[in-house]
Amino acid sequence: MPDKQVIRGDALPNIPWEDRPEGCSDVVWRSSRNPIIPRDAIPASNSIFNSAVVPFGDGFAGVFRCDDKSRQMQLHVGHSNDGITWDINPDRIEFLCNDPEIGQFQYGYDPRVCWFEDRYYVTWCNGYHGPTIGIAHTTDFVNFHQLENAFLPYNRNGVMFPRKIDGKYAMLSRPSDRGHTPFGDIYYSESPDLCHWGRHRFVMGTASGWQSTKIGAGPIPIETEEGWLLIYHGVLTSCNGFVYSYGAVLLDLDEPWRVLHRTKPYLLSPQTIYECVGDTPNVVFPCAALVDAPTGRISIYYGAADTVTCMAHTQVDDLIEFIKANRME
Ligand code: BMA
Repeated sequence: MPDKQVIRGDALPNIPWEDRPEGCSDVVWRSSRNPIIPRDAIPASNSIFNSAVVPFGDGFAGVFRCDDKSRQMQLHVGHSNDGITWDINPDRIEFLCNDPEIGQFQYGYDPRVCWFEDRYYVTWCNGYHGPTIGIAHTTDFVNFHQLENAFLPYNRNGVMFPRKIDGKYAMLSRPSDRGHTPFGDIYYSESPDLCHWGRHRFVMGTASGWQSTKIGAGPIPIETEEGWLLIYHGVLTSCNGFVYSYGAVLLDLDEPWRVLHRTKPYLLSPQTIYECVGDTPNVVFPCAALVDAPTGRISIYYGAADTVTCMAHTQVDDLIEFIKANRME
């Protein structure tokens, strides 16, 4: 147990965890059980990836991106006792919405789930004349109440902060255009009521190498003594197409659009067979992290090759030291 607790948060003694394998010096290491969720965990799925999980009851719950066999992008609920073996509901989530204009489901992908005060908020890439950020809340993972979309199309990677900042709800997002855009920077927006979003601030843009084409926020930011720890994905355009890796950044606690330290090298890039081979080769895409504050353990859930769901682990002190030692100037 570290002497000083760096993460501001709760204990999660049942966090799914594996120690760093002997001989491995990487700051983030893969689960030996990867991929933890196969592409065909429910009969209708073509692939299950880019999904979000949280502690729930004595175990875990989550919202899973399940592309079906007609290749429609759907969101499904899942439950697990250990965070590794998941029981995914074969029926997709039917969001409850007072306004059919907003509630008519076109498609949903890349969900994030954020515990906030007394309920879970789901944000996802929601089809409304192009992708934008949908928001819904639930307390039971049965009924999901859909709110207004946060932004105009086109936008992706909407990630809420787990508490108010300066008295307002806060969200990161990545304005873009239709399809697989060749650009994209991370912005910060705030809202008094989860309906009206504004005071948009630029957080960070692309940088060299693995994050040179576009970037997008990943799991819900983790509050630490050193700032908000944000794991994010970055994309490089290779002669063989896009390559998705992930890195991390520390953002100012009071003004999270201010970058304190940002990694120059990636933390994890597609290197294993299940990350390099699948419907979209060479993709690792993190959407969630479980955290045990007293031990500083962090378990990251990420999609691999747009096909399966995987897990990786890191320890917060080592990760923060790595970010500082390998920061972009
Ligand atoms: C992004 C999103 C992700 C996907 C990635 C790689 O634009 O569509 O869902 O994992 O591309 O294909």
